[in-house]
Amino acid sequence: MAQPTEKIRPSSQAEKGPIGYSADTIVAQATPPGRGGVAVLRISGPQALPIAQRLSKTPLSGSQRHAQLVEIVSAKEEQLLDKALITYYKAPASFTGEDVVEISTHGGHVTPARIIRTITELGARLAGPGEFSLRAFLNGKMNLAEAEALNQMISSLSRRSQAAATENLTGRLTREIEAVRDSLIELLTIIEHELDFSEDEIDLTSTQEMSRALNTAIARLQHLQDTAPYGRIIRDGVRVILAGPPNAGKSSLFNALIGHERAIVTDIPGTTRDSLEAWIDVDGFPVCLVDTAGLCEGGNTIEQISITRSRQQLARADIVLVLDPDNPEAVKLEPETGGKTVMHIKSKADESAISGRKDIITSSIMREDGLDNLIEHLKAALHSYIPQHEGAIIASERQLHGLTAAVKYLEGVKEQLQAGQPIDILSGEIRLAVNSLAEIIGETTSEEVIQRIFSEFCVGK
Ligand SMILES: Nc1nc2c(ncn2[C@@H]2O[C@H](COP(=O)(O)OP(=O)(O)O)[C@@H](O)[C@H]2O)c(=O)[nH]1
Ligand SMILES: [Mg+2]
Repeated sequence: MAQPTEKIRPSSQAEKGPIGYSADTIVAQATPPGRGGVAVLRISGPQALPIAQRLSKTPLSGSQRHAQLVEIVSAKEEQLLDKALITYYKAPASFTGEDVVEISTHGGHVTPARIIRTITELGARLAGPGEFSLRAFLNGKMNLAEAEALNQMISSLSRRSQAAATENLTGRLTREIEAVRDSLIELLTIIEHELDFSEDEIDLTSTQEMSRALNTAIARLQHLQDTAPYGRIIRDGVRVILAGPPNAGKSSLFNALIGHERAIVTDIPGTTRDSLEAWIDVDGFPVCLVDTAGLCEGGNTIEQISITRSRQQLARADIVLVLDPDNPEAVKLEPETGGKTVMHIKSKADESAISGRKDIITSSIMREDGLDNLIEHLKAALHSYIPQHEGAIIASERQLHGLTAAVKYLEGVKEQLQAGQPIDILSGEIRLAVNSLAEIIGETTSEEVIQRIFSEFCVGK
């Protein structure tokens, strides 16, 4: 029976560990708030099971990974709050590596919130952003690159970004980094062996062997560095801007591409004032599609502001779709679009055709014609704009920074080896490279960086 008693263990008495880590028990809703069939609440920490026992009107079996249907009651008056499933994961075989209890309650705004309040009354405290993942990291359940992959997976806006995150979550990037790191450690062993035999001099065979090993390590790291632009694009998306004169049909095309009537469409020139943004998935890439106000000369104050905004959008564009019912190639866009991918689209093809021009993309929203062809062209533009990569992908600026540092140290070692520098100097630089690689997976990362990474996670993850 649940006992309406005082807190099991006040969190103020919790032991404080490294980087804000405390051995207290935390709780949060793991599913998004709001109306829904089921909400999952997660409790992690030493008091997870005793708290769950207090919540349940009947005794829990205590068996692991076994869902038990129970009546959940409030701490004070044992008021019935819900009928829910309780699953216990015993440390260390849980997401966080601690004792974890997951409660699947009914969804909505009230039921999960009332149960969470009861759980805090019983001694748990509300978890901060990313706190479950931070505990998983601190308990060695995943490394930093995997934690970043997890966050990327949750925030993915397209198939390719989800796929890359999944690869890294299963340790693809970690294995690459560790393989290079191990080869460098092997190199250090060779150097130490050399030091045993001679004070300073490295014999020719060893020099050659070391240069070969260094070249291989540098090449592998550079291959990873090359994936960074792709990683950035699938994370941040591609900005595709719709531009052209007023009434060209930009907002109509915007609505057709996003699949619903988001932008206002009228035959009055200057209907669109603010730029509108919507995310779409084009061939697995996250595309931020932007509808802008028409570009024209003069106009009143509001129109001038609108045009300034359109020009600012053009400056931020990756790809520009220029629409015009007459001659899209004649639309003046410079200088904002200099060097960008520009696609010209003859709109309102139902009204008139450009005679003798097969190479121009045409579209008619009225006849629902040409949209597939336009998307094919957009896919082709995306593919030529984005360098393609598979496998391990560099997923953050932090990871790229670690790689760049490692490559820089190893290039230095190569030069010093060729210049015949003493070997103890070489080993120092190799150790720095090893450290830079270890930072990527979180082995030597500073507390501040770790805190920052996890604070970007959502609450409940
Ligand atoms: N005939 C025809 N009219 C269109 C087409 N696309 C848009 N329009 C019309 O052109 C006018 C301006 O469209 P809108 O999308 O607001 O253009 P915007 O000012 O460039 O955003 C509206 O009356 C639309 O119904 C099309 O493909 N064919
Ligand atoms: Mg418009």
